[in-house]
Amino acid sequence: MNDIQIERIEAVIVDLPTIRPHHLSMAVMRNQAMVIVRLFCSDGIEGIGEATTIGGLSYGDESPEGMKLTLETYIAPLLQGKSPLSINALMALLEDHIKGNNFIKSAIETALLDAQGKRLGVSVATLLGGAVATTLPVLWTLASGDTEKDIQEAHALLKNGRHNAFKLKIGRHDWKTDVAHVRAIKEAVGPEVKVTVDVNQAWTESIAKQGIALLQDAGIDLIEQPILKTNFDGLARLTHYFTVPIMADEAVATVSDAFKLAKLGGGSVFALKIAKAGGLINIQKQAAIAQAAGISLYGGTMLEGTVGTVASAHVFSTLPHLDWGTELFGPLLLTDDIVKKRLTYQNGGMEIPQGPGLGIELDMNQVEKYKRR
Ligand code: MUC
Ligand code: MG
Repeated sequence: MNDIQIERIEAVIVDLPTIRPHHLSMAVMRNQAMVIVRLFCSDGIEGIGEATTIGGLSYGDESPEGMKLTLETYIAPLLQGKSPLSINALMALLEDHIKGNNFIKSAIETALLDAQGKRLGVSVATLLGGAVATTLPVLWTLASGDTEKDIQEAHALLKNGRHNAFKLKIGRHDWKTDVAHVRAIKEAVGPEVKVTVDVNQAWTESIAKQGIALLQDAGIDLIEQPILKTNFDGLARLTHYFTVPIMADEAVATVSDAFKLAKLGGGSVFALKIAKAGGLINIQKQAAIAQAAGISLYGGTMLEGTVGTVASAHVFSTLPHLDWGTELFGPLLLTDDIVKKRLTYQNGGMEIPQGPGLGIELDMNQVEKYKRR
C-alpha cells in the first residue's frame, strides 16, 4: 500500500439549472456552478469532491472559474506523485504552500477521503470516527422572491412530508418589508412549524436590534447572520441581548473564526460548512470548539449538489450534538443530478449513502451533458 501515488487530479465546472430562482440578499440564483474534482490514484481508485459557491463572487471569495484554475495550476502539481494515504500530511502541505482557498481545499480533502474510504471498504463517516446517525434532519429554504409563492411551497412540502421546518432568506428589501414577509409566512405555517431567518449580513447593528425584536415576537426560532460577517463584537452584543438564538454563518468560516467567536460569545449557534472550513476534518475541530464553549451546531450548505452534500452529511453524521439539524437540501434545488443514484429525502430528513467512501458514483453521461465548455 505504501507505494500508491496520486497520478492526476482533474476539475470540471458543471452548470445545473435551479428549479426556480433562489433569492438571497446578495444574489438571485438561476443555476448552480459546481467544480467537480476527480482524483486518480495508481491503485486504480478514484476519489471525487465538489467545490461550490453561491452567485459567482457575491458570497465567498473563490469563484468556480478561479477554483478550477487554482486546482490545475497550484494544487495538482503539489499533490501529483505523493501518497494519498496520509490525508493530514497532504492537507498540511497544501496549507504550507497555498493560503486561503478553503472551498477548493475542501473539495480536494473530500476526494482524498472518498478514495481512502473506497480503498479500505469503509464510509467517509467511518474514517472520521464513525457516524452517530444514518439520517439527518433537513429543512427547506423558502426564497422564491414572492411571499405567496413561498407560502404555497411551504404548504405543499408540509403536506407531502418532505420537510417540516423552513428557513427564510431576507435582506433584499427594506427591513420592515422583510419583517412583514416573515410574519406572513410564519402565520401561514403555524406555531408548530420551525421557521428560521437568514439575513445574510444585510442589516446594520441598529436595524438588527429593531428587526430581530419583531422577529422574536413573531415566534421565529433562530436568526442567522444578521450583520456584517466581520462584526464579531456586534454579533456577541446581539447574542447577549436577545432570547432568540443568534447563529453565526459567514462569520464562522475557519477554525480560528470559531475560536474567536466562542471566546467573545458571538453566536449561540454555529452554521458549519465544509467549504468555509476548508474540509471535513476542520468541521470536527470547529465542533470541538463549539462543544467546549456550549455553542449549538447546525449543518450548513453552500448549496452544493449531491457530491458536496453527501460529503457534508458524512461529517455532520459524526457530530453527536447537531441540535439545529441541517439544511442539506442543495440537490433538491437543482433540476437534474450528476450521480447514478439520487439521494432519498423524506419525513423531514435525508438518508446518508452507506457504501464505501462517499457511497455515491458520478454518472459520466450526466457530467458530460452539463459540463461547461
Ligand atoms: C446561506 O447563507 O446560508 C444556505 C441555504 C440557502 O438557501 O442559502 C445558503 C446560504
Ligand atoms: Mg446563511
